[in-house]
Amino acid sequence: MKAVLTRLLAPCVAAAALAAWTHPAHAAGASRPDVLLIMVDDLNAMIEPLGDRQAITPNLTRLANQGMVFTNAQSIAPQCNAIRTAALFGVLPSTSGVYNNGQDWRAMPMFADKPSLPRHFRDSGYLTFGAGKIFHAHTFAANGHPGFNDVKAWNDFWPALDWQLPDELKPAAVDQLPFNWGPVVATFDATIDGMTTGYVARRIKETDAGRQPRFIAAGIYRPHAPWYNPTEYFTKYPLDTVQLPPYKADDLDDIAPAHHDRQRMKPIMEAGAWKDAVQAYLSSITVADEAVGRVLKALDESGRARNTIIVLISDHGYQLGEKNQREKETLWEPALRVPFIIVAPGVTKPGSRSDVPVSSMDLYPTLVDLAGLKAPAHLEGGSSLRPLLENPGMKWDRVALSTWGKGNHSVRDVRWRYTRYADGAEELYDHSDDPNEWNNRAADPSLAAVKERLGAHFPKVNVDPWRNPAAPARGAGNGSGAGAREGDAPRGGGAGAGARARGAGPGARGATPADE
Ligand SMILES: [Ca+2]
Ligand SMILES: [Ca+2]
Repeated sequence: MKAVLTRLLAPCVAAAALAAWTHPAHAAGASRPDVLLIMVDDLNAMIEPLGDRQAITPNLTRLANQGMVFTNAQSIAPQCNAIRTAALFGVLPSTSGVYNNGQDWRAMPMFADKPSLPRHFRDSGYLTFGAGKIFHAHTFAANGHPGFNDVKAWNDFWPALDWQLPDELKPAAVDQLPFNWGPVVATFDATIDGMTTGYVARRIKETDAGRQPRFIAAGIYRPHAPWYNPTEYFTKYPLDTVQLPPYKADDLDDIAPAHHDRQRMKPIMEAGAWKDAVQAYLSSITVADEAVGRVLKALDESGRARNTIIVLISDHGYQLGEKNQREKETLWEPALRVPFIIVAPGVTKPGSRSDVPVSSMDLYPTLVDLAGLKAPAHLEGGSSLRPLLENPGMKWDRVALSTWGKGNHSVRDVRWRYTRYADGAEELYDHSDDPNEWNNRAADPSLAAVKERLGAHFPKVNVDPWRNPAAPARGAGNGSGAGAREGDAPRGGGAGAGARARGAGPGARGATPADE
């Protein structure tokens, strides 16, 4: 309890005078725009601005209406740490070997001389504040996983520089299973995202001399599991109205068995709890939306909105039963497609959209470009989206790459997804008539040129997974080449698979101990 209190009190202590933070580069940054980066965890494309018809996301809609929505944004990697390390450093997973959750970039020599995105802004004269999950962290398991924060990147961070998330609010007597859900009697303010965005809102509204530009990052944890949300977020989605995702019973028949061996939603579906899980995920989306609204409201009230670049992005998508899967950790569209919204005053036009493929790797070069900073020389795998923001109709020839474990890659262009695994297995989907990726056309000889064209974008360098030198090996990998059962989550939080506790939803029933 003492540790928890200390962490919760941290923002009060740290809210001391802003004047204490000055930087030699202050003068150089005097006229630059502020940046508000909102990173959401495990949010897939089920949001109003991307056309979803059941998720309730009025604040995301409001944000989207202010700037540009990318409708074909793809994550570089379908697991938290891999994408966050890649996007926040501008280094591809295939270059760094950071493919999974357990790999701490801070122990890696290759990152020693590379500034992370927030560090680069700080080094360039920005005041930098952050809260919540920006770099990898999670809550489940006793005391959670404090995460791989870049402690030198921030003037202040909540709950603490070395601890990114407060403890999970959960129903009484429930262990913090990573995949579980249930209503809790609490207000939004008491949730992780309520506390995180409460800090961010206070920072946004702080007044100082007003000259030093600010980089403020809000790491929103929902809809990451466990889906313990205030009751009101469940009742927004009556169970009998919940729509299940598109599903084809024999969908897996045209995919190599090694690449669909983890059918982790299947036990939930067979237990009759599929709709409950979708309801809980939807409720979590609306919690995240509430958090976004909190931050936007503070920005409006701060008087600085007209000089603030806002970027909202999710780390990766989420499967809710498609191909019998749940969560991420595959190279299919629901796990890879992400919300990505940019509002850049003087650059974006309200209500604009772009359907070209863009990537998490574009985050770093885009923000640096929009803020007028010099891009670090090491950035790879992405490009500034500024030309698209200025001219949404321009021709854009780039594709979006995703990588899951060593040597498994997927490339998306406007029409196709082409995936090739390290063992040579392939998938090819035509989104012009198959948006659910049901029909694998990789064996169609008439499409060889499509595969060749897209396959040319797969990385030529594919390094081995990085091993933390001081840490014991965890997980053994799955040997299938599909990357990565190696996670950092302890198993089952002591309760084990199948545990249920009073007040919890049926989520744990039949669930495997997760390694997300
Ligand atoms: Ca995530
Ligand atoms: Ca299929």
